Amino acid sequence: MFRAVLVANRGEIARRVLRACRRLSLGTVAVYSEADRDAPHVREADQAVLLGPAPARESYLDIERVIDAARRTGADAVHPGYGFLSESWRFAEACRQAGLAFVGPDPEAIRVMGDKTEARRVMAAAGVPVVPGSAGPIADVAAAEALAPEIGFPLVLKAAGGGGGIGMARVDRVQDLAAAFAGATRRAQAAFGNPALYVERYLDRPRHVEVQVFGDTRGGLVHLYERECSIQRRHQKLVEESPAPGLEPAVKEGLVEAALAGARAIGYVNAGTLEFLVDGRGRFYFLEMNTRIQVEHPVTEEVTGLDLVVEQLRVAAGEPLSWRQGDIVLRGAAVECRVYAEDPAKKFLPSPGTIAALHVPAGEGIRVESGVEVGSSVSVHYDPLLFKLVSRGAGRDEALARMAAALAATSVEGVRTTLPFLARVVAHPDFQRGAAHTQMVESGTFGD
Ligand code: MV4
Repeated sequence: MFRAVLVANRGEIARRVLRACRRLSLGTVAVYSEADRDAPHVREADQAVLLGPAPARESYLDIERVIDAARRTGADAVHPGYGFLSESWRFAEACRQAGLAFVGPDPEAIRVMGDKTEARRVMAAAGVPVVPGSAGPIADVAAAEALAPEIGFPLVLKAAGGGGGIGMARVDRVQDLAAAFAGATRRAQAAFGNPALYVERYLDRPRHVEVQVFGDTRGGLVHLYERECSIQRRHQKLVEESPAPGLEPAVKEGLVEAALAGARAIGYVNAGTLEFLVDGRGRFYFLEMNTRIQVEHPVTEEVTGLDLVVEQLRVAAGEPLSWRQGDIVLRGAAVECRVYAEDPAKKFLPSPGTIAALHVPAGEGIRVESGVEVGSSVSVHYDPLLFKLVSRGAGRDEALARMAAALAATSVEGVRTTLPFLARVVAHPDFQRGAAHTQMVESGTFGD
């Protein structure tokens, strides 16, 4: 195993990774920016290295500084968490070059899945259904116009260089294509430094269902069932759960088999997630693959009883998976609510400040993953996620009832939070009957 693991992240995920390291009796190194001198993750690690100023570009996103911190502290592995450098194949490659184990997949898998048209091509070749669309990037408006009749309207333009819905443009009529193409190209260039676009048929009110997979370096590969993540706002997830409610068992089986086929096709190692869109008729389509541990991994841990971050470390050290597929049993149901420092009454405007008071729930079936404590400052420089509330129950009803109680028992002073909005989601009849879809938040189902 490793001597010491450098955690190249902050907030709740840094603390989560530190906890997994302690479970394995591994040494730990935190890194931090000038804004995070007093952050809990810095205190909780054996050693901590200041990276630089608050802006992430000069601290958490600076590959050289992170690698240098590992060298200086004697760390022999790096866990990137999510966000920041977690899906940078250059960072994974730089770790390898520096003799550090990267706790994640091979740089090549990150690179291929990071190119969204390449990912579509690889998955389609593996027999995974993809949304009908262009075979690769489209050269110009003329090419898009030539393709549009076979794809049909509405269609959607997406950035090839990155996912998460950034730069996405729905187009309803051929006469709108040229302007949409120009706008999406500009946004793709700004967000990803790559102007390339591809086209897909636009699916109406799909559900977002993703499958957790895990591979090892010995050819082992398992899935850990699915998560339903349709409650999102501007591509930021707010509520996730497992198992996905209201999906036929045959659809779920199709999803996990497709996910395994896709992961197997690229020889995937470590934790990964394949995202799918599911339409009203239960047809599913591969969207993209996330080559990292995800924010919502705890719901999978709660229904399987497994520790995904501990397993990430074991697999990165070359150990075989601790589980065979038959050992992985889904029991009960789990829900996660993300509490952000954003004001739902003001269009989810960021609400920076200092946490003046904090009460989080505890009790049977409740888990809290927090990055903050009383006195923490919530800066504008980073993702505003404060903590995650996770509930588990023997069934979905119990998990939801526990979540409703947990939300009511939670209070934060000093910043505005998404708590009241989350309480409305969990109490909403459409959510309660498991009928969530990806356009619900934006269409005002939960008020605005
Ligand atoms: C789509 C779509 C409809 N049709 N693609 C948004 C995030 C990115 N991963 C892909 N997204 C979508 N792609 C086609 N062909 C609708 C969305 C979408 C969405 C997807 C998942 C979760 C929330 C969403 C909210 C709005 C739109």
